[in-house]
Amino acid sequence: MNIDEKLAKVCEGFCIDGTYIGHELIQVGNVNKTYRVKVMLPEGREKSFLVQNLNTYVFKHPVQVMDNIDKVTEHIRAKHPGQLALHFHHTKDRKTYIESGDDFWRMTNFIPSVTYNVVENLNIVRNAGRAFGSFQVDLSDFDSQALFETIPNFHNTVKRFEALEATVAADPCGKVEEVRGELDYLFSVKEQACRLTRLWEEGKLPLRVTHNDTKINNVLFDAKGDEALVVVDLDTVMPGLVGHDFGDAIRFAGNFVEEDSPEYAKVGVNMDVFRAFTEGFLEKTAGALTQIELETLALSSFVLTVELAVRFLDDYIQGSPYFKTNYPEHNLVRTRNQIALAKDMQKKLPQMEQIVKDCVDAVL
Ligand code: GN1
Ligand code: MG
Repeated sequence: MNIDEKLAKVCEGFCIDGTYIGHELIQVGNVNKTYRVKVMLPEGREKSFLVQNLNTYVFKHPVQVMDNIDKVTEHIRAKHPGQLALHFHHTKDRKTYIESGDDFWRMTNFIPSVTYNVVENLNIVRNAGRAFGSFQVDLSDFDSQALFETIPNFHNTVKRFEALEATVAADPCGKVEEVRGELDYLFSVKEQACRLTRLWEEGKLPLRVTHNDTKINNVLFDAKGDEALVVVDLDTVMPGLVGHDFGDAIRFAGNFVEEDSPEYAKVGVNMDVFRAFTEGFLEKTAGALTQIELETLALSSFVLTVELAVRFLDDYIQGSPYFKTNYPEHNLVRTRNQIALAKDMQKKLPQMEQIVKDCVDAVL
């Protein structure tokens, strides 16, 4: 079946009143495939929906992913009735997904909006900080036991390093020699990068319910203003540390260039973006965070950057089975980009810590 035939069948499977007329591939995201699908309604009007094919190599238990999303969106909806949200459509047998062979499909409303990868407008950045901060605050009373751990140890940096070590030992594609320099750097910063995980193991950092994939392109923005409409991509909502959400957001939005840019000389933390995101995030969360969470917030940007470098490199050495790639060295380029960013963060850490303190003082 070609993709049009597959999408037409998906549209038939969900309870929507239209017939499939076409699609557009949305080039956002490194694991799932996302389509904007157009249907013709009975009254002769076109309507769009968002259809996603969940990556079942990455999400081994996709039904559990959908279960988590249902619970979390319900919890947030109850707090903000009327607020714009993603709505997952149901099939005739009341499921939020269709399984067909290796494909796992889901369908939501299409929200007209824009997303950003690199953004210099500081109002937008601050609003992204507020959106992810509010998301976390909204879930602060959610029972984390109710959630499946859809990808175990997702942000366990210690385990990510162990996995990389095992991949290096196996060297399934004979790529290890080529990446010695990258490996040497990553293992040289292992202890500092594993600090959050260690503090959590020692019981010094609390587990919360976190988003775990806080790239700024997971916030939908109003096309005309700078307003954040909704936080999307709830696939990895799981128990986690506040620094996972803060650090991942800075790693992505704070970089002068996109995470897969090969222009390594341009890579670095834009401190204006760092400040704006921190202001927005802490405006919502500062009152709820512990002293040690606040003290390790700036460090979490470095931690998440190194962790992503470790994951990209691990995938590259294995022949890139996990992340979508457009060319064979794509994951190596991502690794080098993230290493350049981590090095810049090491230099700027004292400044970043000062900004966190200033923002906390402004709120508390
Ligand atoms: C993946 O697919 P996307 O872009 O939402 C990955 C994140 C990484 C990110 C790097 C489930 O997210 O953890 O930070 O790529 N998601 C999963 O761009 O592994
Ligand atoms: Mg994601």
